[in-house]
Amino acid sequence: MNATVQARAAAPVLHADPFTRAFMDDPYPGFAAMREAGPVLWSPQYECYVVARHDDVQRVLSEWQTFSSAAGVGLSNFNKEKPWRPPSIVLEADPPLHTRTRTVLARTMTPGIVKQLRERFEREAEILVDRILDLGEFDGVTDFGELYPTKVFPDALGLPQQGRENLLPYGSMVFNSFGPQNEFTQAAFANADAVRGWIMANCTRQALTKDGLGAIIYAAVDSGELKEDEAGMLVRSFLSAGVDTTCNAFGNLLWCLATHPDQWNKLREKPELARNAFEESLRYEGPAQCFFRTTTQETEIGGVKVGADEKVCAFMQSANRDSRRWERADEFDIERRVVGHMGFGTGIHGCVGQPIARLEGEAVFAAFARKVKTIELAGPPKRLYNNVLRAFSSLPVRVTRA
Ligand code: 4IA
Repeated sequence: MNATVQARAAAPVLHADPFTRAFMDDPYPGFAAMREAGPVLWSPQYECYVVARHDDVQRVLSEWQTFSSAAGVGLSNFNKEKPWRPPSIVLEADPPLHTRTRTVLARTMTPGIVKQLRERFEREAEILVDRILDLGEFDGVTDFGELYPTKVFPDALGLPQQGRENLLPYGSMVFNSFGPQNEFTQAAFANADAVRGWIMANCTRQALTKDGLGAIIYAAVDSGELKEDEAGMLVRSFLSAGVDTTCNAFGNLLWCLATHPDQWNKLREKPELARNAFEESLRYEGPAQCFFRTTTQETEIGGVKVGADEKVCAFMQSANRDSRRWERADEFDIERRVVGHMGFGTGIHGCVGQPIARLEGEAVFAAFARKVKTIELAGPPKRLYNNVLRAFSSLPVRVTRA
């Protein structure tokens, strides 16, 4: 037995397949079993390691020198397999490249810019909530969760109106491709060429308005920080990461409120809890389940040896329910102190868009809390099956006006 095989054999085996409908229907018993089995497991099926406890997830996502992103943050190891698209120059990169690109992205979301966006975002939130109140009974995904981020975010970026229906299919391709090649990936790539074509065509300087966040990225070309094609790649990152995530987060929080009347009453009485309610929903039902890293050298996790060039899957949603870290981990509590959740990831790759995500979440759910009196499910929700995203495909909801 060589050293790699020997190391793999020393970790407890993960028998469950997290990338199946049965697992996604209720992942929490599966996550609990992973956490109980040990600090790190070996999946013979996917030939990767798995961490599911809060401390280990946090460490794998923080120690970028050992747990690299440059070979991809999905199951596929770019050292061995050709990626489906040119790698992201921020997500699928380590310092120093990552430092340079992240600096430019962060510049588009400063507190000053968020403050400028707030008024527009709040106005659109009111329109959205008024519309669902007019409907009375609506779909929490197609009439609510998907509508707002697919409007306010592309507007802020400066993207043309035409063709925005490609944003969600592209997100589905991006997020499914982090998992194994299975039925979900295959379905997501059904119309891949057209979707990808629109995305790439709209990342250019000419496609974007002069006064949006995209223009701030292109200004970094003029100042010599980025090459023209790198600016296009960073706009692609916005389009990859900024829409599907928030859409699904909104559906998830809506479901939380419809199924936890005590928490809904708290929010209705105190709409200023909207920001923390959104944050707690990212812990309790976060839209991003897991990401991978690749070891740059031999290391150990909780005393178990892990070889070099191994894929490690970090289950953020399991970390978010780890009773080692959270009191009443499986309770949804919008007044909880929720810092330290892994819904945005953590470390140098922690979500760069979180100021905008939080602005969207706060704007929508504060308006919701002020205008809505009652909320309940109007039928059985349907799950969306995606290798990485946790979300609903349909969520029948009934509301009445305050
Ligand atoms: C990119 C992790 C996820 C939210 C994400 C997806 C794509 C990109 C970044 C982040 O294309 O840069």
